[in-house]
Amino acid sequence: MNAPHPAAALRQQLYSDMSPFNLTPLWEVLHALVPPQPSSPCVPALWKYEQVRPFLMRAGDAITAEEAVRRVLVLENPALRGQSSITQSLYAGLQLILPGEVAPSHRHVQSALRFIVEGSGAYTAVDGERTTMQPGDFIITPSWTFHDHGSEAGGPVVWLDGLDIPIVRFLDAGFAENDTRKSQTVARAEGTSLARFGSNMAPVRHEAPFGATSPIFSYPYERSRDALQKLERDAPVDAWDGVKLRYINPLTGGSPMPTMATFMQRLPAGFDGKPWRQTDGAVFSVVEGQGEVLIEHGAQSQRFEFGPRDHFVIPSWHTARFKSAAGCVLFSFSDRPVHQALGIHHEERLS
Ligand code: GTQ
Repeated sequence: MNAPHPAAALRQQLYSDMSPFNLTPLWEVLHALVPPQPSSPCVPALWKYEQVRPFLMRAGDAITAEEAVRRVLVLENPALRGQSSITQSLYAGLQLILPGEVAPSHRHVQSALRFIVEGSGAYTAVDGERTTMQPGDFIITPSWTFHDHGSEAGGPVVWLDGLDIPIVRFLDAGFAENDTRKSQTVARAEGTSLARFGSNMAPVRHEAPFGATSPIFSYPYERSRDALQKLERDAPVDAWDGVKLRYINPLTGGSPMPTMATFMQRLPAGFDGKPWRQTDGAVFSVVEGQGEVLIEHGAQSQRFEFGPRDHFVIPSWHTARFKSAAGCVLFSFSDRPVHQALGIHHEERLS
């Protein structure tokens, strides 16, 4: 006598019989598809600048900016190797430009931010206006605007590129084209957009020149630094963030780009921050000073000590807290505006 089919055998037979018809049982994957809380495949990671810089300089010997089009070392999340992603939704890389070089003009629907890490005197041209780069400046390339980079500096210039490449890839919405020119003709004096839109004033009759993206494409470090310094001195320090401000699109008060939010924060000397977590994984670039971040997720715990020009990533829903004996300044960016647009942004400030 045969024993009745156990359910397991019945199910396995069902799965294999229907598989050729591209059918699969939800109940085997439901828990992973609709998790009780975010469970990012990404891991925390730190890139020490002293380790990265020699490879950047070797890249400078190995290929020109023009040959490479963009001479960038991609910061890949260790758990997402081969995907050119630092989180599931964000791309980050360090771009090098040497004196006299040009990274030729092109445009793409992906939005880009630049955060200047080392060197002065390179420029990026956006829509006919050049912006000279200084360390700590935050610069935007709006979606679908022509941009080229060049350098009249005396030495290497390195900046952090942050792009929404994985988001656009996920949506299968990417277009790109090369310009007919290598560099754009300068059409406006440097600083025009900052004067027009960056003085808490705006032209009397204007349309948003770059749609949902900020009309300011350079946010100089000096201004952000001064604001944070004054607030550190004269206003209460937040127990989680220290003194943290977000960059804004002055026409909307929202994020400078539709997909990416950017922040700068100062941790005062002696800061011992409380832990927090948020659904938007964030990428940090250390501007000044020293500090450490403790990142915890489930049973995993990592502590990174950081100094100027180091980069690190805190993935979604990982608990993080900062300490800084000496004080420090941190730039960061995340995909928060996407979470907010979908109404699913979530953060917790723990004690
Ligand atoms: O500067 O246009 O890091 O198109 C990756 C893709 C930089 C850029 C990157 C890009 C750029």
